[in-house]
Parts: sequence; structure tokens; C-alpha cells
Amino acid sequence: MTALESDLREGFFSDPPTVPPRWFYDEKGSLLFDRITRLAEYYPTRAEAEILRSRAVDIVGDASTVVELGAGTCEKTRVLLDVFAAPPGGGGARADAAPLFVPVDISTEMLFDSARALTAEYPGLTVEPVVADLTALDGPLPGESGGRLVLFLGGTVGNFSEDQRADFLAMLRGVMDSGDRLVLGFDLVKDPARLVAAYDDADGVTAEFNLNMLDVIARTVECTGLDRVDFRHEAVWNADESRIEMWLRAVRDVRIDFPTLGCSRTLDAGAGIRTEIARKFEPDALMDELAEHGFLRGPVWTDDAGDFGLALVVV
Ligand code: AVJ
Repeated sequence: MTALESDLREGFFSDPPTVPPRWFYDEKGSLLFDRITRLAEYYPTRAEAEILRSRAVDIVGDASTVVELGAGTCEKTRVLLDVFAAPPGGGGARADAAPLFVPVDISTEMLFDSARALTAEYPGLTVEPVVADLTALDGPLPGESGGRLVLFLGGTVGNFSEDQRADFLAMLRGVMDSGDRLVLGFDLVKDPARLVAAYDDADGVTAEFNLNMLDVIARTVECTGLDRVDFRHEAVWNADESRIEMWLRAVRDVRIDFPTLGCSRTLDAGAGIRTEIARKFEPDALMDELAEHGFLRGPVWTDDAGDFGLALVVV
């Protein structure tokens, strides 16, 4: 069974049907996400970049290894690498061991492309890409125990359910050692109208990003009756769960058959498929949750507008 088939089996035949957000990111989807990060309505990427820029020195500290989970193009990390890969003695407090950067991602091609580019751009930086599912890391992370800085940026921690997030933090704690630090980017609760706009932009880029998932599914698994013209994009604020939800809502009755799975799924007009949750946090509650998993409280920074947060915690 392929990865998509097992994801569908797990979520597509329950109520509501769900598909995990990782199926957004084929080549087209990755380009669309890139456009999303530059939309006027989508503040998280810019807000996080602002914090990284102003706090780079505090974040890097005396780390000897930087591990980035879900590194992608490593674009947002460069501002940290500028500090991290600077020659020692240039004012930094780092030991004089060669700085090691470990980008971790499931997308092999993008990972190796960006690793190659970084190696060329930062002489003196050792880049050791790791292809892995970030929810299933095993063994100790590369690098010197106690000298690691683990980055999980972009607010992706919000894409987990409450249970998945607890599992993720427990796993992460298990692969980190005493003295290792974690920097976590998270989106903050704010006016629902702004949140909805960030996930339902006027140009329809996010709508296209969401609908593209149907093309990915139709192309990747044998199926009939799955067609994007039968769906429309929807972003809703779920106040009870403190999260934005992205849905693909059927505009007419739909029946989708998956011969290799031996299953079919009917959706009445108005029924939806949930493709993403994006949890928004109150900093104190998130810090308490991190503490429960053995991460000691450190500074929490926000951008000037107070839209996005970055927490630094220590094992
Ligand atoms: C990259 C997963 C953090 O949830 O805000 C953007 C993805 N989805 N617009 C997010 C996304 C719709 C984004 N993350």
C-alpha cells in the first residue's frame, strides 16, 4: 500500500473525511505555498522572518549544530546561518568546531538542492541533509549532545491535532539531550477575520493550493469520480478548537471510487473534506505544554505587531 493509500484509508472514509496536509506539496503545491507566503493577507512568514532577523544572535547562541525540521528551501534559516556560519572569533561565543547544519525534510529533491546551494554559499559550514518524516525521528540527532539547536519554524506545529502534537513533542524530547535547545514558531490567536483572510486570500491563491490537493490525489492513486470542479475552497475559524480549518466543500453530490482500496466515498452537496487544521496558540498555554514534555521555559518573542510567536526552550 502506498503512503497516500494508507493516509486515505486512515482518514478519507471517516466523518468528516480528512486528508493530511502533506499532500498539498507536489511541485505545483510548493510553488503555490511560496506565493502564499508573499500574499498581503498571509502575515506569518513575514512576522516570523522579522523575529528571526532581530533575534538571530540570541537564537544561535553558542550552538555547534543547527537541526531544522521541515527545512524545505531553508530560505528563512539563512538569517540564522549568517550568524551561525560566521568565522569564530568574530564576536560569537561559539566553540571553534566546524558548525554543522542538518536540514531534515521528506521532500528529497528540494532538500538536496538547498543543501548543495548552502554548501556553496557558506564555506566553513558542514551541511548534512537528512531525509526523514519529522513525526518519526529515531535515535539521537546528529551533532554534539547539548550543543544542538533544533528549529521547527513556520507555525507547522499548528498543523497537528492535540494528540499528534503531544506525540510529536514526546518524540522530539526523546531524540534531544540535556542542554539542547528548541526554537518553535507558532501563530497567535487573533481577530478571526484576519485569520480567515490569511487562509482565504482575495486572489484565490490559497483556494488553488487547496484544490490542487485533489489533483495530487487523482494523479497518485487509482480513482474515478474525483474532480476539482465539484469542490470549492473554504477556510473557517473553529473557536472551540482555536484553529483555522481548511475544507474542500462539495458543490454537488459526488461519488469517488478507489478500486485498489476496494472502497468508495459519497459526499452530498455541501459536505466537506478537511484538508488542514492550523491551530493558533496562547503563548502561556503552549509554554506549559512544552514544560510538561520536559522543555524548560525560555524567552518567547513576538513580532512588533504581536501576530506571531517564537519560543526558545531548553531540554
Ligand atoms: C506552512 C503549514 C504553517 O498552516 O499556515 C498556508 C500552510 N496552509 N496557507 C499554515 C498553509 C494554507 C501553513 N504552514
